[in-house]
Amino acid sequence: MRKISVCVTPNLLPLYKNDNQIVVVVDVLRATSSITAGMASGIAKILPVATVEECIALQAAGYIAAGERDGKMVEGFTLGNSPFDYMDEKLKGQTIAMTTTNGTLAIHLSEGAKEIVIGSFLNLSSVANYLATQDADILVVCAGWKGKFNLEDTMFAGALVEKLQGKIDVDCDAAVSALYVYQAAQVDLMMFMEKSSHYRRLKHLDVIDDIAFCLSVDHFDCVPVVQNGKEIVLKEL
Ligand code: 3SL
Repeated sequence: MRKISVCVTPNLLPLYKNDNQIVVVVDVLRATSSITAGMASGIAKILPVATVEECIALQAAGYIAAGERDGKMVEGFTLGNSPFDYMDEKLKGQTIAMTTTNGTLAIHLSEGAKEIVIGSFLNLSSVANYLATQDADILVVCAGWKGKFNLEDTMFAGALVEKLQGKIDVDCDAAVSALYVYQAAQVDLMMFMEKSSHYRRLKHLDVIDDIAFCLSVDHFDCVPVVQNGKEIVLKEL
């Protein structure tokens, strides 16, 4: 039977990496939520890069630059990392270069997987339904915070495990733990989120609306994937 595992921080990735599994990268606050919102709203492609320098080089080559450091838009970029920035009519059909502290780094570190899927609460069921039809093992890679565990990505990992259990073997203690975290959180995701360190960080930036939106389960029906190891596009289903 296929297996689902959870890597709670990219720093543990070397223990889980293999090129036969589908990786689901999640950064609920806020990178993969923003990517999902943007792709569902008509952005053609997102080029996720690990560093600000790479993003600046792409900006110089003509791409729209997006992303954050310390939660704030990088100086000189066009977009920050609020999902609402990415749901702009003017971005329809455009290609965006994006860098964030943890999310795009986790995508980059997942290179070499059979496929990389972008997950968030916004597209939870779409991702689960897609994974259910595939034949590879699954690894959920939580972007975490600068190499550390975080609550929100683990909550998402648990929600995905719950959707897939019965169809896929839960053969990993981190996946079992994530499921318990989600079951404790699901009655009121926002109340649970308020206990997280990233909630406290973002609260000072006055982006509580972003957090509430990022917790909207199944707001979109789409599966963004990394194509050719470098660009995020919508999977044709
Ligand atoms: O770390 C990341 O990738 C970001 O999503 C962090 S923030 O929510 O924009 O601060």
